[in-house]
Amino acid sequence: MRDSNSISNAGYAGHMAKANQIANRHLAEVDIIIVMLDARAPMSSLRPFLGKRLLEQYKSKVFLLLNKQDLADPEVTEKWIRYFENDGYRAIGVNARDKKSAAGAVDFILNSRQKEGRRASYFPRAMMIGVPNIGKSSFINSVAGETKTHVGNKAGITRGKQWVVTDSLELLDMPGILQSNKLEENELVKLACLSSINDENTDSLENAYYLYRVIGPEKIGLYYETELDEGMDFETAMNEIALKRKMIMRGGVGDIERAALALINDFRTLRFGRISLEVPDEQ
Ligand SMILES: Nc1nc2c(ncn2[C@@H]2O[C@H](COP(=O)(O)OP(=O)(O)OP(=O)(O)O)[C@@H](O)[C@H]2O)c(=O)[nH]1
Ligand SMILES: [Mg+2]
Repeated sequence: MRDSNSISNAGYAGHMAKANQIANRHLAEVDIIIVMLDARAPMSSLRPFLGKRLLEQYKSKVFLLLNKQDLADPEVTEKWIRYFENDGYRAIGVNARDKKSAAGAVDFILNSRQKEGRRASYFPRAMMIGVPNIGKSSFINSVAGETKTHVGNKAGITRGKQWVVTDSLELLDMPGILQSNKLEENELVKLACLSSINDENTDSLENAYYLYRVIGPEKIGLYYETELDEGMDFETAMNEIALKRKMIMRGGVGDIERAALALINDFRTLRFGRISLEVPDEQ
């Protein structure tokens, strides 16, 4: 099972301290704080860096962007937006890789500010904040209309801060923040499934076990073309998948670690459809 210090041991500590420093320096001085969440698990992607207290402190300038909405269950994303609105926040779903969607989010932010009496001509400064690999830099590139920041499908791509000037606002890119010591085990598992923690720093079997329960043996069996019954234990199911995919170790046994990674990647690439990992409590 996962060592709770594994993330800081994996070279994240200095990097994370720097990200915290940048955040603390800019939170008070910027006009807009864009909090980027993963639409598939907004709560688990919110908890690692702000906590509700900080969010409340800066409520008047916070905008919640539920990113990667193209990967989430659209009905659940709508529920999350209503949930945050009921809590007094301004929230919108977005696909940061899509220029139109990113432009829509910027319009939403600027129009909301205008309705609240801010001058349209004012050129605001906004900072992006969120866990690693959530799409902060992608969003900035889409808004800028060109590649201004480094993007990559791995946590920890952005290493320092960078201001990017666009037509309508100035955007601050910064490294992702993930204070793993403040999180519960199931939140870490979800963040790993969403690629905010790199696979080499987590326990893939544990993450796959979580997804196995969320997606269910029937749907998984259908995709891998092997029969997995409800009652089957997880390791047997992973072994079935491994054998089916010819992931075989010496002695003819299935490589369940590789099968676990395949399951996680197939979840990430929508092989089981658009799945949200968190649903808001009905109010
Ligand atoms: N499907 C999908 N992928 C996205 C979306 N936004 C970003 N991505 C992908 O997610 C990965 C991470 O994007 P980045 O923009 O580098 O994320 P970041 O938050 O800047 O990451 P760090 O710099 O590591 O903190 C990249 O592979 C992007 O292409 C989205 O809305 N939908
Ligand atoms: Mg980045």
